[in-house]
Amino acid sequence: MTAKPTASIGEYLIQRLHAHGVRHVFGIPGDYVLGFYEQLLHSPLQIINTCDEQGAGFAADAYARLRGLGAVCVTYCVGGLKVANTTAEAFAEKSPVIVISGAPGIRERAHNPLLHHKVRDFDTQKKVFEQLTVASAVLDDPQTAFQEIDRVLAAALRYKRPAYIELPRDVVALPGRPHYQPRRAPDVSNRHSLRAALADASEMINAARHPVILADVELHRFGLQPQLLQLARRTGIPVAATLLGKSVIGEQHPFYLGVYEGAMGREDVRRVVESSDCLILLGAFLTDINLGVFTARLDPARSIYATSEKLSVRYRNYEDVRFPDFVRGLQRAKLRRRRLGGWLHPAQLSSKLFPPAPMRPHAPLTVRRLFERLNAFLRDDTIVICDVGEALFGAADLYIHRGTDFLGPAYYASMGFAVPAGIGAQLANPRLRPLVLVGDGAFQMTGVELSTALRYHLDPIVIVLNNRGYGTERPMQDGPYNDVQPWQYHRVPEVLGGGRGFLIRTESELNDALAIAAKPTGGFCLLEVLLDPQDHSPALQRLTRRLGKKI
Ligand SMILES: Cc1ncc(C[n+]2csc(CCOP(=O)(O)OP(=O)(O)O)c2C)c(N)n1
Ligand SMILES: [Mg+2]
Repeated sequence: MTAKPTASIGEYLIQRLHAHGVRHVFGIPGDYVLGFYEQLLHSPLQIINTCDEQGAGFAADAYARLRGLGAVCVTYCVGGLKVANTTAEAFAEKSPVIVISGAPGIRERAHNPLLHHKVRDFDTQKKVFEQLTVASAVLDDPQTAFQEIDRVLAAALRYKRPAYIELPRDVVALPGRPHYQPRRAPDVSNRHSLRAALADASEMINAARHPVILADVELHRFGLQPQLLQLARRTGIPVAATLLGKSVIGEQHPFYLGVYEGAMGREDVRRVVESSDCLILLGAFLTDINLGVFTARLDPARSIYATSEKLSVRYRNYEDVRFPDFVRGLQRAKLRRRRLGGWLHPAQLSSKLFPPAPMRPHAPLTVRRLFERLNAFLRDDTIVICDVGEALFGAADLYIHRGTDFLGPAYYASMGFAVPAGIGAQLANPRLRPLVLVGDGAFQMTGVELSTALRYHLDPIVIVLNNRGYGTERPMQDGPYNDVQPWQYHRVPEVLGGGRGFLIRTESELNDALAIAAKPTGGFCLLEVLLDPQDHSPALQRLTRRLGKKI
């Protein structure tokens, strides 16, 4: 596309974001970025003002995970460096967020004056973001600015990772130069390599007795969920997911096994995956958490391993094969059709982990009972968003109804993700109702963003798991440093001036509050659930035992 001849550099950036599906930009203005905010205000993109930049960064990350691209817009250094952590998470977990930062004007930089917000040199922030993004640009030259914008956006979209654009304040309103875009050679696989890899993989799968697919996050980032579904349906090969890739397919499909996490996860899933004579790892990040702190026993001699960075069948590597081409190729390949998971016990497929147990109305809530109840509460329009801690580990066994309705920072694992991510997710897809699961410690970091939910008329249901501190860390090593100041979380609505709060001690109180929250409430519902500090989910007990040994 060529820009309107009159487009300024800022306007062109807005046009390009819009063309890629972005409708909201998260952030907080400052004098170095006010010019661009004014342009945003008069554009089809809506500014979402958060309370803190970190909230904006996490919201944009969730937005990008759901919509394919997100944007956060902040001022120089004081704002920019606050989204360094959220950008790191987006990088590590492959989420294409465009970080737009205002900056001192080019003319202001002569003779290196000590302008406010500058750290060391004018390019200090740029250098930081070079480490955290896949592409970066300072738009300091109107001749090349449009081209730079296109280059940076293309890299973010291609690699599904964040990118950085710095807008010096004196160039935002300058007209850019429409540039000639040479037709780039399409980014395609090497035909021969692709054909050989598919033949090799098909032969291995057809010869196998117990093939299993382990599906992970890149299937989601590259939009290959339909291909995965087809592949499983057509071949009858069962599918397990990793924690990071959880809900890459709907979890009520008959061929879905559950979350595989080595020794940390469910034993039945582990047995099926590890005993497979042909494990097809699709888009998998072999991280410590995904692999149950390296308790996973996956044998490369019995594996097909395909990601955007590497493709191997047993020990043979194939170069120049794009991940989407391989997955699409597998979906169409001549693969033997089997009776769905024929060798598995039916209970291993699509098993309900938590059979509905009779309610004990006055019993104090436990982590296990909380998740049992939440499992029954999920609906087709629920998106579950977890923070680090019990929230994430307990939720591994929730049954998510449709594909891609679960978000959690299951690799980089930064606390503070879930509440702002709930905001980004609901703006990305207003048909979804976020169910946000967050520990009390994480809530103290970014829970204030519920204010943003109110301001923009969003209605997440937020469960604060109040176990009086950093529960995840207690079994590893405990001390007063794991305590947090006890807040009255359920009274947060009083301070914010909206939303509803509930204090939950028993099973019947949880039931009643969920029944109210399930109806359209016109604002957020915060359920503060009191839990025993020593009560842990089975997954967390196993994880902390292993991590504890490594200290
Ligand atoms: C930003 C950040 N700081 C510190 C940590 C280390 N950490 C991991 S889990 C955890 C405790 C989380 O406490 P809480 O949110 O209350 O959840 P709980 O473990 O109690 O379920 C901490 C401090 C982290 N992962 N992220
Ligand atoms: Mg806690």
